[in-house]
Formats: sequence, structure tokens, C-alpha cells
Amino acid sequence: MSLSESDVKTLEAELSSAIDGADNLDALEDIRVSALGKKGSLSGLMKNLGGMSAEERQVFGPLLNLAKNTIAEQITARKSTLEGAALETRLMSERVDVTLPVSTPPQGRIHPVSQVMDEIAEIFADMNFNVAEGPDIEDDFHNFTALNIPPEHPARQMHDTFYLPENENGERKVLRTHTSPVQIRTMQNQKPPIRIIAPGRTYRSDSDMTHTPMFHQVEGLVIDENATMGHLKGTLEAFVKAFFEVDNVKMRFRPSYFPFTEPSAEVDIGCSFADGEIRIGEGDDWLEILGCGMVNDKVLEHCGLDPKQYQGFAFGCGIDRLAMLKYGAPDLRAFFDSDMRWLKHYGFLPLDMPTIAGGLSS
Ligand code: 2NM
Repeated sequence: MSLSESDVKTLEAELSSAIDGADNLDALEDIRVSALGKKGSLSGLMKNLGGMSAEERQVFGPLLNLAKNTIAEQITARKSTLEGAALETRLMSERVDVTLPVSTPPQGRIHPVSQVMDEIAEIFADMNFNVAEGPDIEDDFHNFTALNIPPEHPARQMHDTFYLPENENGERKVLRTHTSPVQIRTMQNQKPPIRIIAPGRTYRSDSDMTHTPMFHQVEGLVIDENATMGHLKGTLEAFVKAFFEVDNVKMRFRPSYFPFTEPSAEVDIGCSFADGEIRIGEGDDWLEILGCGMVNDKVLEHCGLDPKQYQGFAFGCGIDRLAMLKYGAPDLRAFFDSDMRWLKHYGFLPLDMPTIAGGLSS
């Protein structure tokens, strides 16, 4: 009989090192079949038992059984190691980071006009002003009559008003030519003290290099028992400094005329032009940016307020021009072209909100 104990030990050692060297489940399965399968090497040795004497069988039977069990256990252990590693690899490759944003970053931008409106609201909020709103389509009373602009008043022609077709009551509504009707509605509905700004769209039939038929205005109104022109000047100075982010600003109040205020003034701020750039605050040039005045007694009366008890001031300015000045956009008409290339250049990221603490235009 040719089978020796060392043959069994040698095969067992070969199989054992092959199992240790198997680096994936398919290779391990090949080894299992080549050792323990029907035509496997260990199974082949077992077939020798049939031709052995009883004494030999007593030696080789347990020896082969032990070898078979040892190899089978070793394959099972290696299999679970490889399965664990395979699972680990899969988990790593299929890993999902649930903290990542759900989509690509927003592609849109905040329009400079919206940005400036937010900045203005922030500045006046810090001076205890509320934001008031009203309809774009107004009636004649709120847009003109209450503001001391009666029919046939030359200011009606001045305003290049867009009129809507006559309605069933014979009335012609208008696209508001300023946001003053919002102030009128506020005075009608709210007991003083009043402290509001009214930002929004306004409309005049005017279109050239520096005028668009739709433009944006912000007006402010303070009504109290003793609000004065001094308060008006202080309020506007604080606004201009905060808006242009400068510590000093030269200001000049020129007498003017508006039907809704008496006295009335136009406000210029000092500036200089150097290297094609405008500097706000100081310099020998002047820039007109605001109109203002003490609210006309007739306006107070139209709103049901007693001018002997109440007085106040109002002001108004164009937002589009402020945005051009602050952010350097040269052409007003490009503001309303909805061109994404323009907006990518002049626009603001959605999450950079203006705050007094963090900076308005940071
Ligand atoms: C301006 C200039 C001066 C103004 C007046 C009023 C109201 F309703 F109180 F009478 N609102 N806005 C006003 C005053 C507006 O814009 C250049």
C-alpha cells in the first residue's frame, strides 16, 4: 500500500496554504471543489480506505477524517472572512453622505434692485420704520387728489401717467406714478405716530437712456405731533451714511416745490469723480438723490388728520439710480432685460442677506 501518513500531512499543508492564499470567494470555492468535491484530492485519498487492511484503516480512517474536517473548517472560516471584507468594500463604495446638499447650488441671483430694497428696509428698520405696501393700480384720489394734485393741475401732465380704460362706473384707474398713494392709505387707516417706508414699482410713460416706463421708488413718511424738518435732515443723513457705507457725507438741501409738501427740498450729496469712478460723500461735485419736505396740511386733511394736532415729513427717491450708483451698473435699461449674463455679473448670491451687523453689501 502506497499511502503514507506524510502524504496526508503534505496534502493537508498544501490545501491549508492555498486556502490562506485565496483572496476572493470564487478562488476559495475552486479550492473547496478541488479538495472535497467528488473528484477532489482529499476525496481521492479517502477512496484508498476500501483497499486497506483493518489495521491500516484504523490508522488512516481517523487521519483522513481529521484532515477532511480540518480543511472544511478552514474553508468555512476563510469564507466568512472574505464575505466580511466583500461586504465592507461594498458598503464603502455605496456610501451615501446624507449631509451633502440635496441638489446643485442655486444658479439664480438677487437682482441689484431687490438687493438695494432689502438694504433700505434694513437701514430704516433700525430707525423703527415699518415697510408698507399698496396696489400698483390706483384710483385718481389716492394717486393725485389726496396728494394736493387736483384735476387740471400741471403736475398731472408732469407725471406722464398711464391710464387704464374707463370702467363701468366711468372711472379711469392709473398705474401709480409714485408710491405716495401707499402713504395716503397708511394715513387714512392708521393713527399716528406713523413711521413707514413704501418701496415698490412705479410707472410713467417715459423711455430713453435714463428712464424706463417701469421703475422703482422708495418713499418715507413720519407723522407725529411734533416731527420737524430737523428730524427729516437727521433721518436722511443717517440713511445716506448707512446706505453708501461712509462715515461722513456732505449734504445740501435746496428749496424746491412739490404739491404734497410745504416747504419742499431737493437733497444733493457731495461726490467726486476720479479715474472713472465715483466717490460718494466728499468732493466738489454734487449728486441729486432725494426729494423731501414737510407734509402739506391739505394732504393731512384729505387723509382725515387734523393739521393742528399732527405734522410730519416725507421723502422719496429712485431705487434704480441708487443701485446704479452703489454697484456701478452703467446702463439703466439693462436692469430690466432679464439677461442672465448681466445678472450673474451684477447680481447677489441668495444667502448673502444685507444686515447692519454683517455689512449691507458684503
Ligand atoms: C417725494 C418728495 C417729497 C411724499 C409725500 C408723501 C405724502 F404722502 F406724505 F404726502 N409721500 N411722499 C414725497 C415728498 C415724495 O418724492 C420725491
